Amino acid sequence: MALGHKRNAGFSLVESIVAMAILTMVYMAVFKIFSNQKFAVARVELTTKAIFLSQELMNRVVAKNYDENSEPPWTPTASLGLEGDDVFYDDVDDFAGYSNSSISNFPGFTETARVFYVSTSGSLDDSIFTATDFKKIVVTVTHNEIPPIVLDALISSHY
Ligand SMILES: [Ca+2]
Ligand SMILES: [Ca+2]
Repeated sequence: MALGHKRNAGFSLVESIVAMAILTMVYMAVFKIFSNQKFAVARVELTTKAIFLSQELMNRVVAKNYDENSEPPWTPTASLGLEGDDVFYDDVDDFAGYSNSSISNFPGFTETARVFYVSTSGSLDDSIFTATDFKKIVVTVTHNEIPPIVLDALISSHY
């Protein structure tokens, strides 16, 4: 059995350069995958926080009374919002126009709320001017890095 004649035991310079170039490309591809994953994880975390904030705000709003008045006539549309003598938010429409961009422990997030009357004889998405027994609450939480999270709820004056 003849021994093979090895002409070239190691890598040539050209082979080394090619190998290094390939390794560099592989390294860059792997790095890109990991950094994309890092961003994806960050976005999931931000979205989770935004969902939490939107649910938390919605819970706070729906826990309030239907209106400042305990019986009809309800607050006219033009007067929806906090009443002048309100110390706390005590009815759902006090949150009409609510906006908070400095939520403690949640930097970068903004939560807003809209509250308006809707009619069961029309679209439940459209604001109507006349006071009715139904108020729609729309809560939105935004952050620069993710799409906004929007929650809505319909509440009735009758429980
Ligand atoms: Ca009030
Ligand atoms: Ca009010």
